[in-house]
Amino acid sequence: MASNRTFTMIKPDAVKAGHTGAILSKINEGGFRIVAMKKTKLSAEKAGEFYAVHKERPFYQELVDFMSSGPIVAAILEKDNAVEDFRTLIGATNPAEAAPGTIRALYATSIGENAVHGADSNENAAIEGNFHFASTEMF
Ligand code: FUP
Repeated sequence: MASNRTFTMIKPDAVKAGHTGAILSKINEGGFRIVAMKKTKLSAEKAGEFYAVHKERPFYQELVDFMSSGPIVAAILEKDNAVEDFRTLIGATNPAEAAPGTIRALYATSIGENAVHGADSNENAAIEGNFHFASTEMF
């Protein structure tokens, strides 16, 4: 069944550079409704757990170090076709390949420090949203 929710994080690079407001504006303009949102900081342990699927990849430790290096903004977003439309809005993982006007084209600096996360499936959107938020924090 198609889900109408996705999960995102504004990553430490973009928060640190002061892009939180601009990225939230792009999310609003993209037609997404904010279901849940918080500014928080992941421990290395939590970041490792979140990215456990990448454990065997060569960039895993770097990714965990980066994602726990500073505050992030985590959010659950709602829109028809949310997962796919949000991945279109953020652009390719590598900002050098991201379409013009996408969030990563505008605000990411490298494949590792790429400004935002977007869930890649309905199933992962639900798992990731539940990782960060209790159901009492979703509205
Ligand atoms: P995406 O779904 O676009 O976030 O991309 P992936 O799930 O493939 O990768 C998750 C994160 O791992 C990326 F956001 C950044 C990091 N990564 C690297 O640092 N190097 C790579 O070659 C690929 C991914």
